[in-house]
Amino acid sequence: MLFYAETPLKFAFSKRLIGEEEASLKVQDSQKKVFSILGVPFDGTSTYQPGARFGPMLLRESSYNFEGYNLYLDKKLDTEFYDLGDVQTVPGNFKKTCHQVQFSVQELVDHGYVPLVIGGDHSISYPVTRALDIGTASVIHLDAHTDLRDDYAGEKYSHATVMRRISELKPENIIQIGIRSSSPEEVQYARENSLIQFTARDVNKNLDQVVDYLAALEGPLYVTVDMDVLDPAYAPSVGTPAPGGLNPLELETLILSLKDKDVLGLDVVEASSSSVGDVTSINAAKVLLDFLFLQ
Ligand SMILES: [Mn+2]
Repeated sequence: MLFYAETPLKFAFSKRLIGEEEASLKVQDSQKKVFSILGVPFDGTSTYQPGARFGPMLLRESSYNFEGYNLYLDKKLDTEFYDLGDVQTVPGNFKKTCHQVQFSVQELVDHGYVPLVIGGDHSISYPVTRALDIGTASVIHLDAHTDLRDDYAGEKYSHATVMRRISELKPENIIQIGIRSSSPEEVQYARENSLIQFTARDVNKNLDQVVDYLAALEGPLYVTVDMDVLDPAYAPSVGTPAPGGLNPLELETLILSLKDKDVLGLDVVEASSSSVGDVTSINAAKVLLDFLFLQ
């Protein structure tokens, strides 16, 4: 295991592995869906506002602000999930970090967990998907940006190229939601490869249409949430803010529409603040909690 030995703060409501469970990390009941939270404090590919390395820490801190009961679902949070700490990243080195993340997520999956990963800049979604059976899955991508460039400033691995790299792993399809920023090259790639796109305006004008689309999806899903999908009014501390985004109620509705889906894994990335009480981190923690309430 490549985890840090000390993780003083766990995500709120997470259960603790004890005794033999802790030593083996083994999920006891393999029939049950058991989730593991894993932080990846890495922002080595950030191009504008750095700080996503603090995402795991601040998202956990923000989680203590919430209640263990969801009013809309009339449900107590009884989902079995464990916060297993952070992956040991290598600052400034994506390739080594990528290896560590893929290896760690693979190990969690082998032990029976569904990984819930806290970034980190968006580049870290790539090794997570590499560790999963992504060829059978649809990828739900909530983001302001399409992230489909073949390279960014000559770099193949970047927050700005992550969906291109994931698309090369040949998932069933990619559904991008909240999009409002792209390049001609990316638009062409999305068309040629039949990616599904709902822009931020699509969501704003007809949220039900997007919800219905998600509800009708069959088969396993992977979900990646870049916090810049929200408008900077609600999520100012992100790597690359883009005005004209979703509001928290729209994001909540989209996450709650994943009910009864077979989700192989989920990540929440790009929360880039270094201060306690940060609203971006609070919204990011809510994404994870809303998802956990659904289980
Ligand atoms: Mn983005």
